[in-house]
Amino acid sequence: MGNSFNEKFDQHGTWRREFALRLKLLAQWLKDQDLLDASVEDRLHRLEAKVRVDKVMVAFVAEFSRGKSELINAIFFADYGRRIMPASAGRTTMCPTEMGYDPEVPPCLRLLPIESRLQPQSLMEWRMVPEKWDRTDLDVTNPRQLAEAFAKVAETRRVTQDEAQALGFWQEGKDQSGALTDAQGLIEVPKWRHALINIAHPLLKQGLIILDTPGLNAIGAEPELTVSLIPQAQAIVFILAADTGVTQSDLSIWREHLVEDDRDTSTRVVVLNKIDTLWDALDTPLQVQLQIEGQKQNTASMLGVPAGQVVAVSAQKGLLAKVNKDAALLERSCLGALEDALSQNIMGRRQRILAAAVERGVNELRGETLRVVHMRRGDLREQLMELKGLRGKNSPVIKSMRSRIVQEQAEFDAGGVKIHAVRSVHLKLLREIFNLLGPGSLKREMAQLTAALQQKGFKLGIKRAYGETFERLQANLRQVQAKGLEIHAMLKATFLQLNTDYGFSLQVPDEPLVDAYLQDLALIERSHVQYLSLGNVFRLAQNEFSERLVRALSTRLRMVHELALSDIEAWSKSAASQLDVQLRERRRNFVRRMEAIDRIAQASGGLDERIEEVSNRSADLDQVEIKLAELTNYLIQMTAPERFGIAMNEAAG
Ligand SMILES: Nc1nc2c(ncn2[C@@H]2O[C@H](COP(=O)(O)OP(=O)(O)OP(=O)(O)O)[C@@H](O)[C@H]2O)c(=O)[nH]1
Ligand SMILES: [Mg+2]
Repeated sequence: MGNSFNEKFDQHGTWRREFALRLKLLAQWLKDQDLLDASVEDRLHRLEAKVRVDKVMVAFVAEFSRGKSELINAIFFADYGRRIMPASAGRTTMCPTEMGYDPEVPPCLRLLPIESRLQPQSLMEWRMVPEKWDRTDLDVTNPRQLAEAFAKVAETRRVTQDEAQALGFWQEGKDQSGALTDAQGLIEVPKWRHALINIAHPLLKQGLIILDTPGLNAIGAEPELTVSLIPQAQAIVFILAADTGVTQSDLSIWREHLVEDDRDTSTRVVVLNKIDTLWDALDTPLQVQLQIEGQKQNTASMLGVPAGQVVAVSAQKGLLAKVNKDAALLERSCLGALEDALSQNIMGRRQRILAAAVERGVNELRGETLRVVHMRRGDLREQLMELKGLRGKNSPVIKSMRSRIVQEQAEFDAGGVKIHAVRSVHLKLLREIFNLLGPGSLKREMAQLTAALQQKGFKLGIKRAYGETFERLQANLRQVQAKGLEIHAMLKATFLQLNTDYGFSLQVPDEPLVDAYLQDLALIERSHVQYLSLGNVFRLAQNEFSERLVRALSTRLRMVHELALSDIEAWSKSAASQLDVQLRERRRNFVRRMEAIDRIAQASGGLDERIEEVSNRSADLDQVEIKLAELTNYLIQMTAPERFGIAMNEAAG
């Protein structure tokens, strides 16, 4: 199969382990050199976390019965030698099913009962209370037990119309095309709202999260799925079936969930599944091939994507071929082509983003450390001159030198008052930023939005209600930006002053920007408005629905705020700790100079030894600088595209 998705993902895992190890070595070395101050340590942690918590979510989205679950079986679970996720004719997967790996939790399947919809908490909040979920432990060595447990995601319940309505599945007088009513007038609804599968599958261990979804055209699909989960996936696999072609409901799912006006669609993989239904013994292979090509073209033009972006496969035959180790059938199923597309589009892209972030992080870390090294060097140079100046001088001169150092130190300490004043302004501004991004203001916004959405006869004003809320949220972020710039300008002036007064080498890190978060807001707004404008607006008539929707919104916004805040905190910490470090270095330097003078005065000899000692320390610093360049260069080289592959070969060899 060559460079399959699985292998590519494995390589990435190996790379991440090696990177983490290298970071550890760097941290240890910095510590040995007394260069590991709070902000450098913080940077190391952030880098480490970025590489470790590099989760990639791939969502499978399509109308029911197009083969989402079968495709997941074929790509990820064929090693179990059987079908693991339930896949059968008609509606099968009834609740969104998320597969991932968390080492803190034993292998298990957790199911959130559908009745949880009667309560206001968002899905995100339910995740925090695992005891409310129905839990089945999994025996990962037993494929049959796994399959039996996973069968639960297909479970349904029959409820009365009233219950269905309360749960958000039934609307009097509305088009009920998605609902199934039996002879007693009962309605079939999913038994579970959401499923979380935790297993130590090799890919999941590397940070892959797979999201299988039910046929989304079902009435009453979880809004959070549409407005939160799917938009956050790094990649979406959209599936059509060759035997049905592109139907109206396929198209509406594509439009509702997958087209985002200005964003590039390269993270969307379109799959034309079930090509085996076109394999006809009466046609020549060439005829079959032409037919498949024709359908691919047609699909591409219907969806408005380049034809190259449509991959034709047979999930079922691919799974069968893998289980039976039938190479010819596997080839014919074209599953390999899909795996390639996934690894190139998703992993390649993901790695490029990660590499850029890592490179930036390492460079900053090196710059910050180098500044301390330079300062040490400058201090040593001065001390050396001072000592050399004492050559052949008598004790009164030495005494006066001593009092000069004492005076210098006193002046330096007096400067501390100014620094203190700057610090308190810095903290005050930071507190204001905390308030702007804190939970209080968000809560008020959300209450206002809920009230607006619940107004009667509202329909036409949705865009406006969201528009006004998001305008305020954006203005809020811009205010945060302004305060960040204010801190930046203040620190810049102060640092400049300190650099001239005391020969420091302080440099304010680049100002924190909120642009990315403004973009996140725009994206969130769009997904909500789009969701409501596509036939879901009537559901707002139910107060519980709008409350749930706003809660989902609020959890997502909180995440954006928290990220923005942690960016600013890290930035501010890095500036503050630079100052701390240089102040500390300078104080130490005073102590050293005094010691040297005192020793010379007492023994009235040993001057040459002192001079040699200082020169040696200076030479040591040369070594430190060389080693720092070496260690950080290694990390940066690890982010070169070809290194992602090399790391794997080295580990294997
Ligand atoms: N002939 C053929 N059948 C397939 C293929 N892939 C899936 N199927 C069948 O199509 C049916 C539906 O597949 P599922 O994987 O359950 O479809 P799904 O998209 O997950 O459907 P829901 O869970 O209901 O949303 C099953 O009977 C599969 O065996 C394929 O490549 N060829
Ligand atoms: Mg399914």
